[in-house]
Amino acid sequence: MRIILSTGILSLLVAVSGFSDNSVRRFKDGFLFGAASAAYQVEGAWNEDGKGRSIWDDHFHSDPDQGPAPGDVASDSYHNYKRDVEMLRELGVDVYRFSISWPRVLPRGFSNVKNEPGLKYYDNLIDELLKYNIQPMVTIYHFDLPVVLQHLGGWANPYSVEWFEDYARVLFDRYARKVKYWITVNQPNSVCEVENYENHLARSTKGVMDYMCAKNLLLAHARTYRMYEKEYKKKYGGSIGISISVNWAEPVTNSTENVEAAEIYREFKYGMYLNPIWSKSGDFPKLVKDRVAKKSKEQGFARSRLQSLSKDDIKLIKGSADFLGLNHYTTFLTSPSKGSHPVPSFADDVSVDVTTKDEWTQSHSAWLKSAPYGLYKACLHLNKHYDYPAIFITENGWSTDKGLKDSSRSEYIQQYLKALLFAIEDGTQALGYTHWSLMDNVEWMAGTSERFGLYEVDFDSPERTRTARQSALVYKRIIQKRMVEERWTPKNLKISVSEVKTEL
Ligand code: PNW
Repeated sequence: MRIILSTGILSLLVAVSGFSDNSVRRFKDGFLFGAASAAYQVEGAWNEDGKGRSIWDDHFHSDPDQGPAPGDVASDSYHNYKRDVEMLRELGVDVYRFSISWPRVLPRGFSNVKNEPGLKYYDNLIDELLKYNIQPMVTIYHFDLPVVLQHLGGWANPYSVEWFEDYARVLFDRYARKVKYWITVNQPNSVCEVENYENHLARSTKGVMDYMCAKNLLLAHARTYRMYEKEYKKKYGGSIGISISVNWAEPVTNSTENVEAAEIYREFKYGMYLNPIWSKSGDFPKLVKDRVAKKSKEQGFARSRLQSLSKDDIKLIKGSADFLGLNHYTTFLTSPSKGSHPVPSFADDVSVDVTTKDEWTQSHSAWLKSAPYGLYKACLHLNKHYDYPAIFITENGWSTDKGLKDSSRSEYIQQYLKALLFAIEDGTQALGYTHWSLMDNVEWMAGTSERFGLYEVDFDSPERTRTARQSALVYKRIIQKRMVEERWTPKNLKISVSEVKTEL
């Protein structure tokens, strides 16, 4: 098949047939399987052992009548980390992606005050993982800024670059010997778009703060990358990347405006971060720079709301990643906006509406439907525009209601991993895949109503008991066989630990 058909024809065949070609495709030895989580979403212990407050603690505690916040206890991984590692052993994974809570290790935000019990918690977790030959993959920042830094303007303050660098240094000094996979920032667009997560960025200036944040995050990422490269990489031999949300976007019909809308959407949502790091010329995408400059002028601003990157910035950022952490969940269909948006705002700058197809399976989250071909297309888009970057799928996942019989999640995993195998066959350099999420957790504004876990968490039990869902067994089987058997379902829900892997 591969020999006879050119890549283009194969892709077309794949796109129309919905991957119905029957040849067996396998994940190569060395491709890493894992699961993912993030500190605020699972840890709990929000005010224990000297932890400071994050913007999420503050957000959910802003109203004194509101009662406890979803993240106060969450899945209580702070006390259950041994069970978490046991679950990873049950799945038979190679890697666990988790994040470190900045206020847990630096309660005052700055690195002058370190919280030893917080640092010790991550030592314990890392050591427990390594004991069973599971590689830790650490996300340095996954949305939970220390509140004291938010009071200084958070990511809009240019000094945030230094705050982050100093925080990262504390982590490298402590853990770089043991941790070989690092991710600086999770989904910069989620952090920076002021519309996201409502109050997350504390009612900041729409259409202005978004771009200040984007620039500072990119610089924080790049400075940290360079620091790691210079001071830790040779000594410890690890790698470091950044996780970017790349959902596929394509025109709802092939009209010129809809095609243009797809490009605008992609460039604003992820080109903003991909282009400076992975393109040959570096810098923000031209489309984004031109569009924001034009709108800013029309709106009476003295200069573009998107601050430019200097030649030195561009140089610093270009090439500042060993791999591209790809967070991919779904596909959106684009057309120019019909309604109006606040002016100025990021949404107004983009001015694109998105829809989905009725026939795509709906998850338990309004924004999330299954369209696996989108992962294939997103991978090919990255190959074409950024010259075949090394990719690590750091998130891909599905939400359900409570319950252990989650055939929709099993199907989602099977279909998306199949799409990934096709992308690999067409040239994508994929290093690994960490499923979102190991267990049910706090889905930000949605609390615990949207369940993303391979393991169910009983949020009514004080122990936060974890139980394997059907999809955990399906995923375990894929990892064991290194291939996707679409019709395979487990006979029962019994799961026991796999043998300790001796080499990775
Ligand atoms: C990610 N979208 O966010 C985050 O990294 C996780 O913390 C989160 O729990 C997970 O995905 C599930 O939501 C996303 O609209 C938020 O396409 C929104 C989208 C994608 C990912």
